[in-house]
Amino acid sequence: MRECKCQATNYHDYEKCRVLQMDLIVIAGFLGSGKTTMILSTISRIIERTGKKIVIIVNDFGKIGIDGKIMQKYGLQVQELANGCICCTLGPDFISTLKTVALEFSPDIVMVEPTGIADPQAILNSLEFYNGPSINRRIIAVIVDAVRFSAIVRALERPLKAQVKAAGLVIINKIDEVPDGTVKEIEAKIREIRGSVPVIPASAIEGTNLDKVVDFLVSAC
Ligand SMILES: Nc1nc2c(ncn2[C@@H]2O[C@H](COP(=O)(O)OP(=O)(O)O)[C@@H](O)[C@H]2O)c(=O)[nH]1
Ligand SMILES: [Mg+2]
Repeated sequence: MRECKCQATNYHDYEKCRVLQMDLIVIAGFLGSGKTTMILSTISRIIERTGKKIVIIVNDFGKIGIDGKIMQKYGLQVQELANGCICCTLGPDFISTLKTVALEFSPDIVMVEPTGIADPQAILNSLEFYNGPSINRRIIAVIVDAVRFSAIVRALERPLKAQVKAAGLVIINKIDEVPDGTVKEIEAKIREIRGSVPVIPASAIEGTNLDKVVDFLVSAC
């Protein structure tokens, strides 16, 4: 039987902390790559597929624009982290928010949308200081923007490499906007950075390959 790590101040939290196991999915990628759209397009499929309870943690709730009806239908909780990037300035805020939502909502899965500048590895590293209910599996899905990929390689190659190196899955998003040849070139560049990383080309808007994305995220959890 697991011990409680939470330093819980009441028996209710103590019990929850001892028995709760959750999975953490971080949806990372630069601003505008399609993180929010991807979360909104996949979340109902994940819930329908798994029946699991999901909490989303975002930096800016105003921007997620999640449909109230979806939230009601699936009993979804969205927790906002105000101002800043959860990987750095809000590191302690992130881990305390994670603990709070875990104790309050007992989720099976927590999905996190960091800001575009977040280094996803730093988010996982910050978990070293997390002392809430157990996190079972953790996965970082990095979304790259097929339309702006070459501009991003030129301007932001280092952070892009860091994202791909930290990724458990790379999603090449917006393939509805580019020719197949461009998707292949992007995939080749990603494999140059890290040959072994799983890559799924997708369109969050048109729904292309979202079942594959969901399969991957669900089986990773
Ligand atoms: N064409 C196309 N546009 C997309 C796709 N996914 C997202 N977008 C658009 O890209 C912009 C940024 O998306 P958003 O989800 O807000 O990106 P975030 O900043 O990473 O959360 C929005 O205008 C979306 O409508 C896609 O698959 N195809
Ligand atoms: Mg967003």
